[in-house]
Amino acid sequence: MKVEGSVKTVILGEIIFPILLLVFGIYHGLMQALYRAGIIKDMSFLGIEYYQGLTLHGVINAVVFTTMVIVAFGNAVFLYYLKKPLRPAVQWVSFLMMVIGTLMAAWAMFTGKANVLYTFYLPLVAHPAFYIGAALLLVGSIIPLFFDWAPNYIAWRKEHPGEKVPLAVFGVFVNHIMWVIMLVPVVITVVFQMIPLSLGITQEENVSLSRTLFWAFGHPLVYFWLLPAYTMLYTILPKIVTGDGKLYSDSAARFAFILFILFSFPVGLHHQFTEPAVTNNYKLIHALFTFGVAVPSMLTAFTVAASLEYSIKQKYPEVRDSLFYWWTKIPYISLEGDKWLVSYFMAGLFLFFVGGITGIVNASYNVNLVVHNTSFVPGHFHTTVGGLVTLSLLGISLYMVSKLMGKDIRFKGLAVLAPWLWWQGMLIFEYAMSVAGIHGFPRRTNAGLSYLNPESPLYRPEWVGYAELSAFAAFIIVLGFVFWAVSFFGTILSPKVREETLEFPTASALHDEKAPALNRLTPWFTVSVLLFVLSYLPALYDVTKRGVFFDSPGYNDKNPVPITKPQSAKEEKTNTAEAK
Ligand code: HAS
Repeated sequence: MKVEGSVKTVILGEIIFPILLLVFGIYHGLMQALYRAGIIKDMSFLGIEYYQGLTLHGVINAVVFTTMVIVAFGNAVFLYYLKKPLRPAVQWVSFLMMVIGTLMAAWAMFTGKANVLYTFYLPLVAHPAFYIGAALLLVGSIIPLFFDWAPNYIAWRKEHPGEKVPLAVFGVFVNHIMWVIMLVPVVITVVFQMIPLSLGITQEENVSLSRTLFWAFGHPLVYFWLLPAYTMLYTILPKIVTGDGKLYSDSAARFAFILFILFSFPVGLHHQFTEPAVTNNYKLIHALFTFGVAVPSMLTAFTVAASLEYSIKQKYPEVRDSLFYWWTKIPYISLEGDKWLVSYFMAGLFLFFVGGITGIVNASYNVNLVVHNTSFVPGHFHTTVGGLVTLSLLGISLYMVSKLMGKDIRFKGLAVLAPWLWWQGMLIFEYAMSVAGIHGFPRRTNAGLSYLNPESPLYRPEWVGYAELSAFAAFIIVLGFVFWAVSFFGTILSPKVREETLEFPTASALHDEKAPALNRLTPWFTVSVLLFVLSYLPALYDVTKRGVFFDSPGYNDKNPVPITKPQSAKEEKTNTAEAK
């Protein structure tokens, strides 16, 4: 279909703008690996400090890039499948809010005023511009849902009574409603705790409360990243793997999304297993729900594998009786038509297999105590958000840009090799980080100045090899990104060769049962919100029983002295003055 001018510009902007920033994000990822391996032995490099670079790496890659491209994908999915126009005014307001917010936060980070890492909970304090910028980005990202997608969804359902909404629309819609729900706790801590502290209106805040509210957002957030990738795996991958492949079961896919609605929220305490403020029993309940939220991913693994097997066996009768030999027929490296995208999904799936296993390790309450705050955790999330999610978003960005601009994909060979380099690099990186983590190598540490410095009393020679291996892996990952970027920017800068269109290859379902319960979202979301609230009430009681607002002063990354004045210090001063 053809996309009218202004909306097309917005969608392209939502892809190209964050990708320009992603170049910095990826660069700072490489720098991290070099600091940690002791190849850079300094507090800063080229004027950017260690924690400043780490914040830029996390915020750009995991928050800005993901959010904006997910909104772009959502806009495109709604346009293409429902064939209803998006309102240019809504789109521009949303896009400009996201751009202005990102620029404000970027200013704070690039000037060193927001070295708070991408998990920006208290007591680390940033410049108000960081929080206000982040808020603008997040609010901008939900505007299309309220003013374009939801009205179009409702109108479509009225016009097509008894029909199922297209699966891609279902996935994107569910994901964005979850996004709105999960934003509630983080907005509370940003508005009522972080901004007042950073503006100097308050001098102390309840850190345990801030962390609990942050993680009530922080874990569902990972599914906000994941579900667009699953949407692509269910709709695009089965089709392009053979050119006319099928999704094994439409209901299984919808059921997986429904399970995410239920189980994505009551799990955030698994990031706080080591925090004394919350009673252990509540953490155990969240640990059990975490095993629950792994189930829809296992279901996805089954459905995707079944779709691949069915589609390949239909196409190649000679492998119909084979148990595993059909794997060899998957076009892992193919330049034919849209098959180049298969490499992004397959490389992502292979990484996510590892990410799933390490996620279960993290979730296992007592085992978590071994790996928490070690490099095992970044090992895990580089194969999830840095694996399947990033590869799917990079692939779909290149795909959408080429379609929307009417251009052929340039340097297609590089585009096909890119995800495999990324995959290989990430796999080595994951191995090095995980094993080092099990041996106690901490995350978020400029190790080159401490544990990996032979002159330091903290020197730990057993970590050196792993850190060096992860730096080697980082180079392979960056090379993969360079291959992708050459193809992406090459495509953008190449001349237009055909009509600008928007289209997504879409697999029809082999088993396409009606299952009306899976298409009514309100009951599922009602139960989900109830579960969310109930699972958090005891924990919120725990962290607020000694006071809701005041607890601890604010800090920055420079030294361990508070940067805001604690209430107790003020009281002490007044008492001393009165005594005199
Ligand atoms: Fe996680 C920490 C537990 C999934 C991201 N996670 C993180 C952090 C991030 C993150 C960013 O319980 C760090 C936060 C920080 O900075 O502190 N995670 C889990 C569990 C899952 C999980 C149980 N995580 C994700 C996803 C992420 C993500 C998805 C991003 C997108 N995670 C944790 C825990 C922590 C944690 C603890 C805290 C650790 C700590 O101590 O700080 C599950 O949802 C995973 C389920 C996945 C599976 C895998 C299914 C496999 C598939 C591939 C199949 C392959 C096929 C190919 C089909 C069960 C779908 C077939 C090929 C053929 C040829 C046939």
